[in-house]
Amino acid sequence: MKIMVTALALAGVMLSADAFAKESIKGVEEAVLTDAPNVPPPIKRQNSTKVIVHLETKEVIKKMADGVDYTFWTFGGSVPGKFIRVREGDEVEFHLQNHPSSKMPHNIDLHAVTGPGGGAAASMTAPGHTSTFTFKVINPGLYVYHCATAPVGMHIANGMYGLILVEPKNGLPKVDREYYVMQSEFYTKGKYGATGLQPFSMEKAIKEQPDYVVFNGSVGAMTGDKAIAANVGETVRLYVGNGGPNLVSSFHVIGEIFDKVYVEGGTKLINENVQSTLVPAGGSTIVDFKVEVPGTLIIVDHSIFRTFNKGSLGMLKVEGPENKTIYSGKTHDEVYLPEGGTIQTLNEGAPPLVLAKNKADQMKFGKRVYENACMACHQSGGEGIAGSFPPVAKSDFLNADKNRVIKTVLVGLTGQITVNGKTYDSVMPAQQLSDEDVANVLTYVYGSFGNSDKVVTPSEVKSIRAKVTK
Ligand code: HEC
Ligand SMILES: [Cu+2]
Repeated sequence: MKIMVTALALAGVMLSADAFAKESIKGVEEAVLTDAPNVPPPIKRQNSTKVIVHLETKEVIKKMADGVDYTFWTFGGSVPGKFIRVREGDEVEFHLQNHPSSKMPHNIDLHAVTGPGGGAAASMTAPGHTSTFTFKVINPGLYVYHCATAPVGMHIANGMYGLILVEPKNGLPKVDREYYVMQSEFYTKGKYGATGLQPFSMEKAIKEQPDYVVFNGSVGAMTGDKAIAANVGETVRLYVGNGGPNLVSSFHVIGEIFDKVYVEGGTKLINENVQSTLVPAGGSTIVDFKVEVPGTLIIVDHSIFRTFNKGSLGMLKVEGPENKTIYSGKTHDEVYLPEGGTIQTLNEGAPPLVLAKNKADQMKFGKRVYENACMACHQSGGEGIAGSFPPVAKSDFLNADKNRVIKTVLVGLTGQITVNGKTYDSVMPAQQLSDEDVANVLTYVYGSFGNSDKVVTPSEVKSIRAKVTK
């Protein structure tokens, strides 16, 4: 008798588990799709539904870097493709629309699909056509999707990838901010920075020697006023994908520690307190962290030449009150000159990639040079650091004598100087910058921070260089 009861109870459990697996689909909704760095809102629904996705493939010419254009093949008009967000158990009705202006057929392989090709064959679409197929998302996680039309490598290399998040049935823990960051690399005929419309280089792609490694489709897509943002005390989640086509990313945020990493974009294995996490080509990761102190956090691929020479640099700007117990900032600075005070040289000067045509260009390019070459010491607002680095904001030293300032940047400066009534006796290293970069950065400094708005031209820099480097 007892045995019978147990057997019945067991059967009951099995029945309800089965019913859960086949949770019925209730309702229909059109998916909200977003461009990076934004993600669609978290899913509040407690049931599975039918989600309709309309995604358009389109070939567009867009900016890869200043002065550099590229014909991107896209899912939704930009790189990376639109972010798709569904819930475990949902049924997705997918419409892939290939714009009539496309020169190529395209399709989609979603890594969230359980089925041959991830939907590739079912979604093969000629220009001016739409294909429809459906799939059920049975595994939660963060998945890459990409085009899988031959030559597959070329379609991916041209920008055809994006992310689809399948939220677990019970959702992901709530955070204050969520962003979409996708790394990928580009192979161009010309070198990094070579101007004009750059064609794809199959040769470099096969050798796995990209000219560009970027976040969100272009150099600078997440820097300056396009930086992502958070406030002190908030929790931030990055949905990170890697479109490849070839490189693995050593994803890192300078000045932060990932409190949680959803390893490889899965939902079961959660690592804690991680500095850098690998993101495979065609793979993903989810990282959560709380921002405790204000400042600009730099997002990089820690394969670091990619960051400083190929473009994989993004920014997260954190605003709010300081917390000196977590980070004091510099408390002391004294001159340390073991080599006897010779001026060292910093910032190897590469020729500028695009020549400034007017003052507005000089200001724009100069700002970038300032951020790379001067900001670490003179600070973002030019305020300097008391006792160590003189201000270049409202600086009487700067405004008094343009030629002396050009010389300072070219050969460095040492010995006692007075800036706005305070003395400094330190060393500024010589900056190895091209004439154009020096002209641009000084035009930027003069035109900012309450200074006297002088323009510095490359020929002025050239003539001073001829005198001081003899
Ligand atoms: C490694 C730190 C460092 C970097 C990088 C640096 N400087 Fe300086 N700079 C100094 C120091 C220190 C002095 C003061 C030198 C002295 O005491 O003789 C100085 C002095 C100056 C001065 C003259 C004093 C004033 O405040 O007006 C100017 C102008 C200046 N720097 C501009 C620049 C520019 C432009 C760049 C970037 C291209 C730059 N510096 C990069 C450390 C730096
Ligand atoms: Cu394609």
